Amino acid sequence: MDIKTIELKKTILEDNNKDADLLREQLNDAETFYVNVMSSPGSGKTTTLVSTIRLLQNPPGGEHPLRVGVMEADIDSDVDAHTIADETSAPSIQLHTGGMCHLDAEMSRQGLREIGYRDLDLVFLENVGNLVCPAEFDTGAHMKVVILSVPEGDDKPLKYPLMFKEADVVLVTKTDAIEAFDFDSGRFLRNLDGCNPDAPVFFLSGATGDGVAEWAAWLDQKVRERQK
Ligand SMILES: Nc1nc2c(ncn2[C@@H]2O[C@H](COP(=O)(O)OP(=O)(O)OP(=O)(O)O)[C@@H](O)[C@H]2O)c(=O)[nH]1
Ligand SMILES: [Mg+2]
Repeated sequence: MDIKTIELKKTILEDNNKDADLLREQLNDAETFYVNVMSSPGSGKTTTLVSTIRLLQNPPGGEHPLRVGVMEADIDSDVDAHTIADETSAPSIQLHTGGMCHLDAEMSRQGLREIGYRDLDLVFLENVGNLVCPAEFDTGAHMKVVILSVPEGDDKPLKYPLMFKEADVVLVTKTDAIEAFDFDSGRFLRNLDGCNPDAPVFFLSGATGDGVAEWAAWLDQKVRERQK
């Protein structure tokens, strides 16, 4: 007897990719820029978002402040959504993934509706802390930000190539701790070159604020460019 085999993963990914393209069109119509932030647990996603949002809400050049919102995705808890609400004036919502280690386009859409994306210039998604699963799922975002912290080591692009290949920009955080670790910035850039030679890289510290202004200015420009 012939047994029919269905490649579920392939179907799921193909359906999600189509849905993600549709979601991007909806966001384009509303002139809302959607950014997917990914990293391991504890690399500094929330900390970096707080310091970045503060700058985007008070642009140094006197432009109008960007209207920013944050969707915090986690398996459980609402700690990060509270941090954003307490430390910035950006609206934030918590998305519980029900045990899933990533977000897909439909989960994004539900969150974006809830946060009122039509009234925002920029929505950040802080994805579930994980360097594997979120890399495979298009959330409908316009930009994928991958964060690597210094204590994790400069070899991570070799071990998690898909995540670094998918990145539109890479942030290296916790640079204030570089003396305590054997992180070699040159070696990291060479490792990244092997899977993604085009991604811009920003080195920054949430503790001292070093490098945050350069990254925030770059992002601010990308958001405003799309609105022209
Ligand atoms: N020294 C130093 N500590 C940092 C920096 N960025 C974040 N931290 C600390 O690292 C820890 C984790 O930071 P979070 O911003 O919560 O990291 P996260 O990626 O959002 O973590 P999850 O949401 O749990 O995946 C916290 O204790 C932060 O204070 C940094 O640039 N330098
Ligand atoms: Mg966090």
